[in-house]
Amino acid sequence: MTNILYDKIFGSNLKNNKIFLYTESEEVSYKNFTTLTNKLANILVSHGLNPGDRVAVQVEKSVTQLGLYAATIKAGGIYLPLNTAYTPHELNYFLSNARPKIIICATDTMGKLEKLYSSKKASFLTLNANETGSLREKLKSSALSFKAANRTNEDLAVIMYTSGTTGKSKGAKLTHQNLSSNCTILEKSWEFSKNDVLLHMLPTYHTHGLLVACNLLAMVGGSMIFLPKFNVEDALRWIPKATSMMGVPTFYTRLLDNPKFDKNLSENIRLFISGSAPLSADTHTMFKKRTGLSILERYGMTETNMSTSNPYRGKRIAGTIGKALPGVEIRITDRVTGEVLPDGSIGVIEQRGENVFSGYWEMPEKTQDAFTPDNFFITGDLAKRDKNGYLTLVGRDTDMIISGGLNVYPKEVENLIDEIDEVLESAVIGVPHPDLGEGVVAVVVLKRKLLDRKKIQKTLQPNLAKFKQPKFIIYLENLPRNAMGKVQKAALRKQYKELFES
Ligand code: MCA
Repeated sequence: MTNILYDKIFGSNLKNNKIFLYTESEEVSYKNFTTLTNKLANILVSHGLNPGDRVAVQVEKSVTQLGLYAATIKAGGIYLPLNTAYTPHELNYFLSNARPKIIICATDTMGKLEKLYSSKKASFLTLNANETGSLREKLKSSALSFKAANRTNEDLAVIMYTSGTTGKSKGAKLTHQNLSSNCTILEKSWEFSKNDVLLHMLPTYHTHGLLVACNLLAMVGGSMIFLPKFNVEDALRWIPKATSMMGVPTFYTRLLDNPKFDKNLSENIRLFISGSAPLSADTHTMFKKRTGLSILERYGMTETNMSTSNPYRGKRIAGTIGKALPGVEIRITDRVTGEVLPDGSIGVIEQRGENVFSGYWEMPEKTQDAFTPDNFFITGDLAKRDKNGYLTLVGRDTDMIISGGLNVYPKEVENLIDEIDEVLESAVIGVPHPDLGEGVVAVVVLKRKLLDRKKIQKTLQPNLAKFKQPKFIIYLENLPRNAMGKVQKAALRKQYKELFES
């Protein structure tokens, strides 16, 4: 019996007494993590989990939460992580679409969800930020051993939701092969080994924090300093004990803003990695000046895991996302004709390889639209490639916003604003933000005066995760349009590009 992903990621260190996770309050060895995984897997199975069933998890980052990921994979389930910022309204959509067998969330969320989401087929378990809840209770009496379910390359391991241009999120189906093959490539490319101690301050409900960081460190038998979230003071305290860190650009700009962050502090670090949003060449240069270290920028997507990277050995070029990783075929194509373009031309990044997902969950048309006939995934990111193979991102084919490493699709926000009686129309854009890279701004045209000046904010709050809510609302008489009547978001972005500068 084999379980491709579990065997690969956790299989070789099962009985190891080495510390896998350091938290502020405990040290967890590989051996103890395996026992936790087994107990959790027994609980999942006792709640009816069969191979192929989804386990939806919206809980704060913790050792138990990471154990739930490992347990779901080991039991043959499909792990479905959900951002803790999602409101019950947003959760209702994900759950109705994915129809999980088991839902694990905070007690408070369960109360709200039970009113919205009615599925007699799903079992609820609770896990709160303070480690209370029914799941923790059940752990006390759960059996210590568990036999891994058989899973092959093509079986799904994870469904990760990604926002869509129409405002409806799509579940990217990631197979055992997608995730295990990408992990092997990253181990070699970034030279991770059991000697690594990764400072882990990313959320664990996205590709970056879960499928890149955790998979990689567990696979090589390294350790992680596993902290609930990023903040500069904690980072300064823990960086001297780490050999590596992964972060979004906001982590690095916030560190640079603190004078205590310097070369001495980071002398044990062999590798700082940045991804999820473009790292500015300025940040790269300032970081090198301060620490002597060159941040390694890489590029990936929920649908593809990691696709390109600057080299571990060799030149890391500021402002580029490096070259295609081994096994990943990348081509640049014309956004209208689909024709393959020569190096130096700007076009859409298309990619093919074992890293590329197997389609969107129960959305065959959207899956078909996302691939070319010869099976390249059309990313929607615009880039150009130089003669040495280095790619530079130059924009996006869609008007997606990346705020602090999180994707926001304007349509989802616009749809909610446009439903307000007094609103005629809206355009949601991303403009430069010194901390978050891009900040969400709503430009709104009213039909009539808003009696409650905060009505838009109040409408969005219960329906939309905080990070998607506009940080600024601008009221205009009308939206700029081109001759075809299309709203000119580029003109709006230009007009308000200095909004967050002061
Ligand atoms: C928090 N807020 C945000 C964001 N995060 N607003 C916009 N964008 C955000 N990303 C809200 C908070 O709710 C709060 O609202 C206010 O903004 C300020 O919060 P603050 O404490 O400054 O934020 P924070 O908690 O420090 O979080 C910022 C962060 C965090 C550290 C940048 O968002 C983060 O860890 N981002 C990483 C996301 C990530 O892992 N992305 C990978 C996905 P208020 O004050 O009003 O309550 S993409 C991926 O996986 C791809 C495949 C890849 O290639 O990696």
